[in-house]
Amino acid sequence: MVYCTPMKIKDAKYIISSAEYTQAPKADRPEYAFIGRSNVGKSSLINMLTNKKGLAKISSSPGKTQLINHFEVSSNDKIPWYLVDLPGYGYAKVSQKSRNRWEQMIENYIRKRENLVCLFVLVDSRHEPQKVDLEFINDLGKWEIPFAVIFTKSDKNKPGATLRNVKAFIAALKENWEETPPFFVTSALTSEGQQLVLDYIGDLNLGTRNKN
Ligand SMILES: Nc1nc2c(ncn2[C@@H]2O[C@H](COP(=O)(O)OP(=O)(O)O)[C@@H](O)[C@H]2O)c(=O)[nH]1
Ligand SMILES: [Mg+2]
Repeated sequence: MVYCTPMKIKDAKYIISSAEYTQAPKADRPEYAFIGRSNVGKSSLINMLTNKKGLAKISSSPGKTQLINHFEVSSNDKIPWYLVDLPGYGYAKVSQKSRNRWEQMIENYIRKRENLVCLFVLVDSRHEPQKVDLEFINDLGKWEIPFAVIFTKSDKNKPGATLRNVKAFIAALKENWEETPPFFVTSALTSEGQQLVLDYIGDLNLGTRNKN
């Protein structure tokens, strides 16, 4: 299925923050969630994708919010969808108790939210493969969750470094995965990757419509 018209976001608005997936809005439209380490650039990416600077809060104290944040998006394909900002992982100063709570809440959301079409896992393009990201993605495999990888902050790299880190990450994934997952390189500063990610969502939206 190829989505021919470039996806354009018409509007995006905050709906609700939930402590559990059971409190989330009715699962009546395709949903795309964003996750990754604290500070990876999740909120910035959400704002870049939707062209709304203040939509997701760019936090100065990472690891604080432990909520599932729903945003309603309308786009030119006339299929409304939800965009979800999930709390980050891998923040060192978080207690074991709150880490366990995070794991339970995220696992429940990821495995039980029936309209979740794709989980975007954000990875900082400035770093070599990190264990915490690889382990998280391996869990997704066990749970059979469709996902794609988004490498963030490409503007911060010297030429060549992004490609080197992306290649190393994909190579590390290949130790456990037969196929390379879909992946994107993005920058919230230059908007690199914006249209590619949106068109990917557009394609998936179309797939959900044709299924019904
Ligand atoms: N240069 C640059 N800085 C970024 C980019 N994305 C995020 N940042 C910065 O990285 C920090 C963390 O970003 P934030 O979106 O709050 O990360 P989150 O914790 O994953 O939601 C902030 O200071 C952002 O301004 C990017 O693409 N380029
Ligand atoms: Mg954030």
